[in-house]
Amino acid sequence: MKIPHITLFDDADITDMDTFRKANKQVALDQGVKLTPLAFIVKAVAKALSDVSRVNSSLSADGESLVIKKYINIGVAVDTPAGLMVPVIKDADKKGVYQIAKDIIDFATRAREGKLTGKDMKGGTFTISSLGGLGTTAFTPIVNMPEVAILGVSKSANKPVYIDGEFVPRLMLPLSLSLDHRVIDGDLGAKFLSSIVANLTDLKRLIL
Ligand code: CAO
Repeated sequence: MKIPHITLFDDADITDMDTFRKANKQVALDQGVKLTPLAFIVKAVAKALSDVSRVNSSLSADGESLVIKKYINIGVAVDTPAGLMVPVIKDADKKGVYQIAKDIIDFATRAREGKLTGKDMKGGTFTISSLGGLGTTAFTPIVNMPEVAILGVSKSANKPVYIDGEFVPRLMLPLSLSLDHRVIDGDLGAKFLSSIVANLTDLKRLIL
């Protein structure tokens, strides 16, 4: 089955998020949690999926019926010696950032040891593929059908941003959103991506 893809790009200003993450890194480590940007990204995406629910859906193989899901299960692509695997963080919208970080570490460890079960990889409604730890400026992820969208995350970098009449250094995170264009047009895709960017830029939005 061929999916007509489009990919949208944007950068999120994660300066405040990263200051918060670093301030809590040791506290998290003391509880056995490695707090990487990805856990915050999963949380920000879960909120955006609940706000723009058409993206949280699956399209039947014949392209005739669309099911909008009531639950939010986010798959995270993990690189393993046996190839790419996509374990699924169930009910990501109901979990806190620590629990999400724990799930990611557990899945990544078991994926690399070849210990993931079929159940771990079932039921996803959206996928995130992060190359941020490896370092790319942008890439175009491929939609994990029957899902209708996927988010690609590249490596954050300090960039000059023009604010109130001067350039200031801000930590910018490059994001790319690929869409099944039969279900999501550019307009809705841009709304969804802007929502993720806004959630990451101002984490307070996540408690609303
Ligand atoms: N920008 C800058 N730094 C980042 C980052 C980002 N977007 N994302 C992670 N990092 C940092 C982390 O903070 C960590 O730094 P420290 O060790 O100093 O704390 C380091 O990069 C490594 O992170 P990680 O990879 O161990 O952890 P993660 O939570 O970011 O990712 C996992 C976990 C499992 C998703 C990742 O290890 C992985 O397998 N990625 C590959 C996914 C892939 O191959 N996708 C397919 C692409 S298309 O085929």
